Amino acid sequence: MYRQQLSHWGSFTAATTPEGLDVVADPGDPDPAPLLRNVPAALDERVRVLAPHVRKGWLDGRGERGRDEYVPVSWAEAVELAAGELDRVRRTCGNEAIYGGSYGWGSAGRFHHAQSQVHRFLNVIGGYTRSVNSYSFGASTPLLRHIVGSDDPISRPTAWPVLAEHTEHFVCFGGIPAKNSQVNSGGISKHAVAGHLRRARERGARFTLISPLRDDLAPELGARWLAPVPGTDTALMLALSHVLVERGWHAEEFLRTHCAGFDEFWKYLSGKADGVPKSPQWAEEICGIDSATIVGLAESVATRRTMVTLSWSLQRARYGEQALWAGIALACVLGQVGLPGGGFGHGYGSMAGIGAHPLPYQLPTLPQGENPVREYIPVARIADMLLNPGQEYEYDGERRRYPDIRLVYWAGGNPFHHHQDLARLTEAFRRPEAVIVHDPFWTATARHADIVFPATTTLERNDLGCAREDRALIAMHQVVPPLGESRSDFEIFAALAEELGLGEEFTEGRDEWRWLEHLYEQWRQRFDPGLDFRQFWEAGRIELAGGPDDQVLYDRFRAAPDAHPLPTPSGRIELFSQRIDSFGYADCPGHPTWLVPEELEIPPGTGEFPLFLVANNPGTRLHSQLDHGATSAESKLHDREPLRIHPADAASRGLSTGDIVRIGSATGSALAAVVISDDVRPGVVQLATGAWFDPSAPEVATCIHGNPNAVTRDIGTSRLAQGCTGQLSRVEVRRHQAPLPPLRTRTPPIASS
Ligand SMILES: Nc1nc2c(c(=O)[nH]1)N[C@H]1C(S)=C(S)[C@@H](COP(=O)(O)OP(=O)(O)OC[C@H]3O[C@@H](n4cnc5c(=O)[nH]c(N)nc54)[C@H](O)[C@@H]3O)O[C@H]1N2
Ligand SMILES: Nc1nc2c(c(=O)[nH]1)N[C@H]1C(S)=C(S)[C@@H](COP(=O)(O)OP(=O)(O)OC[C@H]3O[C@@H](n4cnc5c(=O)[nH]c(N)nc54)[C@H](O)[C@@H]3O)O[C@H]1N2
Ligand SMILES: [Mo]
Repeated sequence: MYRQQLSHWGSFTAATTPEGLDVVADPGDPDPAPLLRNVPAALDERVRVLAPHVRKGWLDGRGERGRDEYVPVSWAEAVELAAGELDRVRRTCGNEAIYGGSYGWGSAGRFHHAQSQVHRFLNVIGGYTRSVNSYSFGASTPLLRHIVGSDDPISRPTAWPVLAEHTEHFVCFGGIPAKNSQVNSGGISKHAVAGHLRRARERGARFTLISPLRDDLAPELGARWLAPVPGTDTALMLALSHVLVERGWHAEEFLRTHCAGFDEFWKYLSGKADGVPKSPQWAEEICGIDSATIVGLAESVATRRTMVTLSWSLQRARYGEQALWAGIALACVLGQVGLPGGGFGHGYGSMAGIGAHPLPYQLPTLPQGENPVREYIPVARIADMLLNPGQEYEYDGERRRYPDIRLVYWAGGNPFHHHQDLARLTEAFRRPEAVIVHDPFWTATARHADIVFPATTTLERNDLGCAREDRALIAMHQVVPPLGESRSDFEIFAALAEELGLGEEFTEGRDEWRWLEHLYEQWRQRFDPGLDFRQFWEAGRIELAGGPDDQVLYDRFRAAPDAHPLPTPSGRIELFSQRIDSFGYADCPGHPTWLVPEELEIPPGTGEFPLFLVANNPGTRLHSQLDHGATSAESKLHDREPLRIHPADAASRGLSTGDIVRIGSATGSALAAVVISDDVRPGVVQLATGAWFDPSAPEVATCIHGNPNAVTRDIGTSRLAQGCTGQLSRVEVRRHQAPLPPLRTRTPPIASS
């Protein structure tokens, strides 16, 4: 029987057949994601953790995390060991010595959401050091708080139907890549972005793609492709603003009534402040786009209803705050903020749900309780924290100290996928006294744990699924029994809580089924869909009424800036922020500023590492999830992740498609397989994130599979946000001549005896 399910990349039904799991896309989805073909791999026992395991050397103090083997243990033994460690650490060092940031996407599902479960559990046992912000838009969150007062440009930008109807020119910094709008955090039942873009195009909208990759916008949109040097968008944006003001094409009135600090900003733009006008000629030298093109683009945007779209990738790099701020400043200089189809948005296409109107009511939600521990870190500072307990660092105007972490707990994330400089993270993970991980799979993170609990996947449990940007509440029906001895995160935490004498506090006496019924019925009291739990469960889904689809970012603010001020110190959009300026950060001054990132200190095309590596999010999977699935596996050559390179750069290195190369940077190295393509800018190579980290042959490369975080640098965006900078690095690529070491990622690290 086919059963209803939901993933971050779409709703589907699934059934077991003699050929394996059959997955059928939701017939109501206009544009189902190719990622669905990865789903059957969730049940591949060869890569699943099938029983609780303990690292062999952990008990006798031998062996090292990341190099050790694992022995299966009984559930009773694993629970006793893990509960013992948690209790020992909280008694001897306090709960702040437990790091439970546990960043990661886990799976869709409101109840079994791994982050909610781990935080609820750690709160019940007395709290934990948490993390703030995200890898997705780590620089944006603190910056937006200062300059517009909220994350509205991400969470409620102008709705897609408005853009489809009104926008005349889409200027897409970082593109609106179709690959990324497959995915939405929490799930998606209707993929609509491609349709909206098509409608805009049919109406005659023009598109400018500003990106190192041609395929960051669908070919059917007929975009003009400009490919600046990676990491130089800020210079291009400043020059566009400069032209607009110089020629008198700027919105003087809007800048005066709706913005704060334009005068200060103009002093910098015009060169009055530093003697350097941020002119098109100036920008041409930096970003490689000729000045006539810049002037032409300025003229086009000045005469059309223009939407400046700013992808999240722009800020996932050194000084990433500046690209977002300069992009917002550009939209303000144009003065169309608050008009239908004009202004700016942050993250269109970065996820399917950005630009969909969020549901105006709460979803069924597992209560996480209260965390009595106040300690936190900006999420991407994990390795710094583990390596430097007690060390001072700066963040968003504060001088803080890294806590002394003794136990790391992770459920639903894969730091050995998502963090930068994985060799350094390996060192960092050797510092704590205990590392406990739940995952369905033998990921690199599981292989750096002391205790590994086998978690189920969504296919093996019942849940309620829904995202705030979607319109369906989905009954996620269990498709198969749990594999091996695996249990849901809830059951694992329930056992640990029981062992610690807190079972009742954690479960409140409910099992999975009673929790689902409870969460649904609680939700139904506020929003009545007309079905009780049993009826909903049988129906399989409820279509939800959403808010209006005509939302325009800042329309009320535009209409009456004094009556609807923004929650900033000035009540306006801050082109100069007194607050940020007062921090005195050279790496994030008081207005959008061109700062030369370390990647550009040596001119591109020269030096030991002449190429730019773009390490973007993968089109063939979600992060590292189901890397062994069909869509992901088919993109690989000789089992290695594809590295795209321009024909000229391949020719000068004597490379052909299918060659294995070693990518080297100042940080580390990775093997990958060459794919020659003129969809990448000359001087740029592209390697998506998510190939499972394989450090098993360090004499050959830091990772022999193609995880770009073997070569990226572990440094924050700036002292303001301390965000992730994984998107860009400087590298060199050379043919790997020696024999190709076999991948170990598909072989669980289980001791043979
Ligand atoms: N260089 C570079 N690095 C990057 C980025 C980049 O652009 N460049 N992008 C960054 C971004 S934006 C992000 S969001 C991060 C993503 O980083 P992560 O979110 O950490 O990546 P995932 O692979 O989704 O990890 C989720 C893990 O949860 C496990 N899992 C799934 N369901 C369950 C469950 O129910 N229970 C348990 N216990 N486990 C489960 C999966 O098997 C997987 O191991 O990566 C970041 N890293
Ligand atoms: N299929 C799939 N979809 C996903 C994800 C996934 O793992 N798989 N992850 C999801 C998550 S967690 C997130 S946060 C979002 C990420 O959303 P984004 O951050 O927007 O996505 P990326 O793919 O990392 O980057 C988008 C594009 O930016 C371009 N780019 C890189 N550097 C520069 C630059 O300096 N200037 C300009 N102009 N462009 C540049 C790259 O060509 C890249 O393809 O995607 C989400 N969607
Ligand atoms: Mo993300």
